[in-house]
Amino acid sequence: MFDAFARVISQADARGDYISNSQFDALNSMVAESNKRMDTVNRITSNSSQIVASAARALFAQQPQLIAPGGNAYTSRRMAACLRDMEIILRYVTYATFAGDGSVLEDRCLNGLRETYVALGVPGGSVAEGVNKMKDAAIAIANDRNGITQGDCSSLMSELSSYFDRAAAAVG
Ligand code: PEB
Repeated sequence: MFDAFARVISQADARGDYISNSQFDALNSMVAESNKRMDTVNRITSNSSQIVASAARALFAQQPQLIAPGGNAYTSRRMAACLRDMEIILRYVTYATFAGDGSVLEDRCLNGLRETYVALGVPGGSVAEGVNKMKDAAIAIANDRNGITQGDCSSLMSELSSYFDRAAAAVG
């Protein structure tokens, strides 16, 4: 598991070289902008139930067969497993955002997840759709400009998007 610093160190060590100027600059700006990152993680974390619930509601409205008899979220046991899975994926996205690196998400959540869903008969495309809906809900909350110091969060939001995209691509 890497964070942005450990990633740079590992890359420099693989070259047998000191940390390069461009790596130094990238980490320097990451530190300078770190309040935005903390705020983003904090907002998503403290609104996680709402993000999962609204994404799940939108998913079931779009794919009602999932909650119909025989569907993969039919019965409260499966519904609970589905909501839990979405919560787990969102949690790892917050870790990756905090670390500034996707490896914790890849290694501890996404690795083997597609195979797990195939084995369980859970439709991966529907999970991916749920992840995309969490992305929309999370970005709407993280990128809400009301009541905060104004600044440019575009690169942070595209980094956040990329973690959701990786999760969706891993199962879809
Ligand atoms: C992954 N999900 C399920 C299981 C596992 C995971 C290992 C089987 C064991 C169990 O039921 O608890 N666990 C989960 C995860 C990690 C992990 C992400 C990462 C570290 O350890 N059903 C739907 C939707 C979708 C869904 C499309 C979006 O209709 C999910 C939610 N996951 C779902 C369902 C089950 C499941 C299990 C329904 C239960 C399947 C079953 O038992 O029939």
